[in-house]
Amino acid sequence: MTMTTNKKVLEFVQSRVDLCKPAKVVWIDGSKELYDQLTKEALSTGEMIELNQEKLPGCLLHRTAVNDVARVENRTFICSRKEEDCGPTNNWWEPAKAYAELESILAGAYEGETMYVIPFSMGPVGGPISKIGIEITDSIYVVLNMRIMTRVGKNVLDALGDSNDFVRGTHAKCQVDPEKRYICQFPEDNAIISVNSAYGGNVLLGKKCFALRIASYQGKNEMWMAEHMLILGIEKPNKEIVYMAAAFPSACGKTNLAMLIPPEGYRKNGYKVFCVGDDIAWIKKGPDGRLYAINPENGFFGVAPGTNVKSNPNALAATQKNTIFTNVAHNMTDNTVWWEGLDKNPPEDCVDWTGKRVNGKTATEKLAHPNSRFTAPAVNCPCLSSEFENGAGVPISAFIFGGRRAKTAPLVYQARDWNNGVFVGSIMASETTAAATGAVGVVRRDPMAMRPFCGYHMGDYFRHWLDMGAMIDKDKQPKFFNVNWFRTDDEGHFIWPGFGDNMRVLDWMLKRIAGEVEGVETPIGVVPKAEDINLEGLDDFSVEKLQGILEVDKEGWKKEAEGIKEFYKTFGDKLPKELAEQADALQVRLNG
Ligand code: OXD
Ligand code: MN
Repeated sequence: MTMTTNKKVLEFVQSRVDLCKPAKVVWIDGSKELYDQLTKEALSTGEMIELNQEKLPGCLLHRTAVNDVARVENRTFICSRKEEDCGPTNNWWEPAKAYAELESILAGAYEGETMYVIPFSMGPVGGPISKIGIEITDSIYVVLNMRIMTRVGKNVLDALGDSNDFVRGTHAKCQVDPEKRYICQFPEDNAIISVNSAYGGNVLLGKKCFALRIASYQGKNEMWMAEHMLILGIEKPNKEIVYMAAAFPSACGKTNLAMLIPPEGYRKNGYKVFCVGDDIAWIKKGPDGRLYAINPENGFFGVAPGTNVKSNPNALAATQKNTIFTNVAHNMTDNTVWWEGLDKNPPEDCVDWTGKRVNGKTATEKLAHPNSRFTAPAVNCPCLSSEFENGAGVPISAFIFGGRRAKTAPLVYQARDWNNGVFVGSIMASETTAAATGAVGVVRRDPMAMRPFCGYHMGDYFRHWLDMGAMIDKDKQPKFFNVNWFRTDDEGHFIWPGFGDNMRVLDWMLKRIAGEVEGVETPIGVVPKAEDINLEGLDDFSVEKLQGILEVDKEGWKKEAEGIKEFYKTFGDKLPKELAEQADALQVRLNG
């Protein structure tokens, strides 16, 4: 059964049938009956494990191959026609060569299997900022996850009509051979091909591949932005809701910040935080001249370890039904799940993420993979914004950038204006995490947290940011801030309490946006006066400690400024001159 008469869609699907040679084709129509049938099938083959249906109704567990647990940046390619459109932060592969190799891998890859056709919408179906994709896959795991992470079904094809404006995604698990694993984006063709992986970030093609890599390229051409940003709304006591979008690298706390519960004092005074999105923002100029953002996703693909009733009760609540867990530990005592940082009580009878039955109390290896995940429907989140389904988006008053830095970056500072804000985003640096394969804890530059996700030359991406600013009247431009929750003391302990207490920093931003407080000018930007950060109720945190992490270490920043210049050199003449000037001006201020 096909679900559309759209010739371009039918041609694309037929091309995949001809190439991959499935035994049969199933179109995902969005019906519950079909999902139930596929779930049953996945349970019968062992691809999915049904968890305790009383404690975790509708929840499933999946384990990937042990060599396939994270995004693979070194095997991710931007296959632009010209190499110079790819840029130094991406891997380039000439499209003709990439297609030839990928098609040889895909040839007959579905033999004897079912091919699934998933029509999906990023953003509310038919919304003014939304876009459509078709993912072809041989994996039920992908179908069931895409159903949570995106809007899937026949209504998407109805919204597409006869249009050719859809992204063509092809995924095949093949033998999950890491040597032949390729995650390829073809921005000029609106196409994605991902082979030899079954890990979420590599295979849920709506997420990183489309909503960031392809969409960032579309955004550049169509004057909008696709960013690696959470979106949250803060309701003030006067009921005004201020929306902010924040970019942090993978596994640096976007989900936690997006679902923050303010400290008691704030709650008593009437402050509330609502989550619009935890990972991706699509941002467009609205009819009133301000920037509006939607979360194109429909669920949360969150990092499980560290999620608990204290760190993120909203995320935990979101995972209690209709959720797919990947690579967490399986608690065999009551058929539930466990991960490091959930509580201090690892299950004695446990199957670890590799599938080994172990005593969790005495095991020496981690029970859950550090990048184990939950795929939870957004509607499960207790603090989901009432604007979540608003396809026109929410107006953004602030952009926040942040990284994981043990030293140098202060708790918070504000950029001077749009161009200085773009500079601050462009020089972001963070310690690497387990969300991608490779070394963990190494500081690397990660502009706007988009290094792994920008679908074109990062120098052109900076230019696009500057152009977007030029399009917005000054009084309608969001303010820019940079934060660092991760400063450590000499013993390596985090100084700032983080989590819900980050509200205290957001509160300073609210006051800056409203023009209610002065700040202190420093060479890097405006930092708060210590007395303007509300520490009420934070018992063992002194003003001195706060002053310590607000300090701008001039010598450290002089080194930083040199590092920035080195990094900027890699962009050659694609580096916008405005940013080169910003880097010079920073050095002048530091030496002044
Ligand atoms: C993610 C990531 O999964 O950034 O969101 O890796
Ligand atoms: Mn992410």
